[in-house]
Amino acid sequence: MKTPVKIAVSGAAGQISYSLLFRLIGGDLLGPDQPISLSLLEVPQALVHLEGVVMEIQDCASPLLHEITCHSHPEAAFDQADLVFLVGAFPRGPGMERRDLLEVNAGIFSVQGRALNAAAKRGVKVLVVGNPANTNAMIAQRNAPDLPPENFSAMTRLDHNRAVSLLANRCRQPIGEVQGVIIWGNHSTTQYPDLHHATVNGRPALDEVGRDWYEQEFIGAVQNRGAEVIRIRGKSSAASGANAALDHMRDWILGTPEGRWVSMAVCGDGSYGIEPGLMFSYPVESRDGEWSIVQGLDIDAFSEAQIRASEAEIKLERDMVRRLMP
Ligand code: NAX
Repeated sequence: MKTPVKIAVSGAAGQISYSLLFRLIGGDLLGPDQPISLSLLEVPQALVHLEGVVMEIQDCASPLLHEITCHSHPEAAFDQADLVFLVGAFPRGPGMERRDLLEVNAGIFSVQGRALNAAAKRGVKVLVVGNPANTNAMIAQRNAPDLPPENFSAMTRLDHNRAVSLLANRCRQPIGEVQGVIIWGNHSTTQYPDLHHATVNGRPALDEVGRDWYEQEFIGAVQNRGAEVIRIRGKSSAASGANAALDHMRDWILGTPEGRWVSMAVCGDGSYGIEPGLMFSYPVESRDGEWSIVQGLDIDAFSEAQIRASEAEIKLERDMVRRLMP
């Protein structure tokens, strides 16, 4: 039998985890012959609820589940973890300013970054889902100086998947015919869904859909899709968020198909003129468990302006919580 992979999940009693955990024990991340140990992290007041989730997980009788433990201390949860999904975050409450939300989450993610630094495996792969995801990931990474910065990432895969799906639907083509979509920047409404390098059925996407639809409908539709789901469903995206988290981790670990890239927010190295060290969404390929930013794409003036606007927002967020970044 293979050695179990230890997967830690924070926010384990929340709605995204309610989908994510069941797909993990079903083998949707690492396949049907890879046993896993689950290490679940929650705030103390949610541990009772988490026990109910654990009962349901046990009731699935998954042959892949080697062990399951619950924790309210990050260091215990992340001990020797191979993979970490940081889903839990403090939600924006009524009357809460964006700065307050950034501050309270920065506090959570600096603690979790230090805990990862102390306890996780040195090759741990960390995906931050909890919002504001890019800045939370930057804070966790900066508080984990003994781990390589490449081990940290934030999720823009849901935005990527939304963009792919909207484009495929518009062109009435199967999802598999869409390639080369990019989400640049922040997981927020300043994100830039870029179709300049995208193709549908091998033809340039912009030729297929036209510039008007792209600029006036598509970009806003992707940027506001999350709010639209809340408006219609009455709750934020959950199953699609969990699905995107699995897609993100799976492609990172197992690799992206030859010649195809995905969008991931990663610790930038100055590529495309973005300030190094920002957790910025780029087109990314992965080989042998290591991501790399796709280089050499032409960026026209329209794209440049959008990318810069999202960079400016991430810098602003970073500056608001800079005191928590060593
Ligand atoms: P829920 O509110 O259902 O669940 C969050 C859970 O996190 C709660 O059970 C809470 O007790 C727990 N939690 C809070 N602080 C914690 C801490 N310090 N340690 C451990 N657990 C903690 O939210 P859910 O719908 O599951 O969404 C989770 C996060 O994902 C939110 O921040 C949400 O905004 C974010 N999203 C990010 C997306 C992305 O693309 N990056 C898309 C989906 C989602 O909106």
